[in-house]
Amino acid sequence: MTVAAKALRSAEHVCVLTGAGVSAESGIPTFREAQTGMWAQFSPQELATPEAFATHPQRVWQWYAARRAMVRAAQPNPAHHALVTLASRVAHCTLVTQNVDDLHERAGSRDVVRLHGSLVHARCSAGCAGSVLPSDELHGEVPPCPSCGALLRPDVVWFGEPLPMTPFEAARNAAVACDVFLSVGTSNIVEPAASLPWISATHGATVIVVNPTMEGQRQGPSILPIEGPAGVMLPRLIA
Ligand code: BJW
Repeated sequence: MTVAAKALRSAEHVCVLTGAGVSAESGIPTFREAQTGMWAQFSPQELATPEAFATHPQRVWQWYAARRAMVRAAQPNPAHHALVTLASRVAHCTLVTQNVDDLHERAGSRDVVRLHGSLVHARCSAGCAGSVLPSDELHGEVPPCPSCGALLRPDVVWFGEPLPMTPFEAARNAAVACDVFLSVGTSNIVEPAASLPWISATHGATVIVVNPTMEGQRQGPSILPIEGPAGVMLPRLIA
């Protein structure tokens, strides 16, 4: 903990990558945890792929509407707040998230780099430019795109879809440029986000991994594991 805290204090540029675990203490389930993860209850193939939406748009739309309601009722936790404090203390901090909730922004983080889109927005499934809408205004059946009439879809990145280029390039550049990479609450399984810490390590950064379990996380001389929940460990690390 002391070594990691010192590394953060003396860093010029910190790149933070968050995953579902950072919102777990706000009551939002993760994906892959054995008992509580969403994929223990739901099939990713049937809900989080373009094929699923093409086959059962209503089912997919409703699953996202239910998750959106859960996010709306949730509040940022001490981990989200600690990351706001971190950004105010280092010269340059890039916050990259795989999460589709808006808890970082609601805690006060600015310029969040979103790799997997946003649950609180919808966009045209036929790709109409500029048709990103706040989903709170859309109730019931899958609504049509106001521009072309095709179905709207959640503005998230499903399996098999490319990540949005501008955010991914921003994340990659930050991973290359930073001197400390802080990975929080991610299983580091889903590519290409999972490669970011290792890109950073290859470019000489210290990588700090905050997670209640280090099972499945990479290890190495430049990796500092901080074992514990983000809502407890981040405020201590950034005190
Ligand atoms: C706590 C905690 C607490 C608990 N405190 N921590 C090999 C190479 C490259 C790609 C692939 C490959 N093999 C397969 C692929 C493709 C695929 C992929 O990576 N699949 C893997 C399953 C292997 N990747 C893709 O398809 C991506 N696209 C792509 O590769 O495009 C290529 C392409 C190019 C050109 C044209 C076409 C295509 C897209 C990936 C999109 C991921 N989408 C999802 C759903 C988003 C929408 C939604 O929310 O419904 O994103 S899947 C899901 O996983 C979600 C998450 O953002 C993502 C990552 O999950 P995360 O955040 O790590 O959560 P968990 O649950 O896995 O882990 C939680 C962690 O928290 C655990 O470690 C806990 O211990 C911890 N924790 N409590 C701190 N209190």
